[in-house]
Amino acid sequence: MRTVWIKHFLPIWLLTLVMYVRCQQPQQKLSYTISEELELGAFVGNVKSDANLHERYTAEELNKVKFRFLSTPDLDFTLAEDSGFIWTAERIDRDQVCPKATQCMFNLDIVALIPENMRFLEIIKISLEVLDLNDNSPQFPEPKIAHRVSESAMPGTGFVIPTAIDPDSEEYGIQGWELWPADSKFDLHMRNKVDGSVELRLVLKEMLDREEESYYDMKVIAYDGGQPPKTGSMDIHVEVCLYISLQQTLSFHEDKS
Ligand SMILES: [Ca+2]
Ligand SMILES: [Ca+2]
Ligand SMILES: [Ca+2]
Repeated sequence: MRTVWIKHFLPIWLLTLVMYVRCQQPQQKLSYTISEELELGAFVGNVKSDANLHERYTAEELNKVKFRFLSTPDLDFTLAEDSGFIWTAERIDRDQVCPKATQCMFNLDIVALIPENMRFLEIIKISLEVLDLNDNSPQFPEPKIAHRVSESAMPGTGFVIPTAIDPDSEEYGIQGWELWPADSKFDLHMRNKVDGSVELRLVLKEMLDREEESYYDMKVIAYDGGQPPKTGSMDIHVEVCLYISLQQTLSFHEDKS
């Protein structure tokens, strides 16, 4: 009979009382901040002491008080029902749960109650911020690309090259790009697109001469906002193609005839 009562009527009773308490009782608000990537079981806070329950309840009441989540949190936490301690129950990857967000916020609602006499004390609302770490380096989709450029190509012509991504927040995301060596016959041009992404182009600074240099090996480097910055790079191999002018083509055909 007791099991049936708990199964069928306790949730309704809890809900009714919680709604009543929400209307009648002041709600305590706490703010916690944790870093991402903490080990499982990392301490988050102690709602019993942080909410200053001792200022509103007797020692006897506090000995009997229990803490429960009002609803399942979006992230996995362990709440000790007697002590009010909260620990992480999963490794939180901010870059995955709040991709590119300026702030990574979660709400936890905890109810303090005394089950023995079915008495609700109050609801403790927690605002939890997960801080970012610079735990990702910029990464290009491929380690190396190859391209062919005609020696007839005019300065200013270029081609789009793949860009790197860094899943950290803006602060620790990609801050700049470099072409190495800087004194090559190419320049790196960057353009911000309307969707917020970046387009990179390798642009010719001067005309190429295949007899002088038949290929160029370069590297494009992306660096992020860490101190020191993390970097990622991609090799670029440019082969200079032979330029055959129309006149050369005609004379070639004349020679053959
Ligand atoms: Ca992460
Ligand atoms: Ca980063
Ligand atoms: Ca991160």
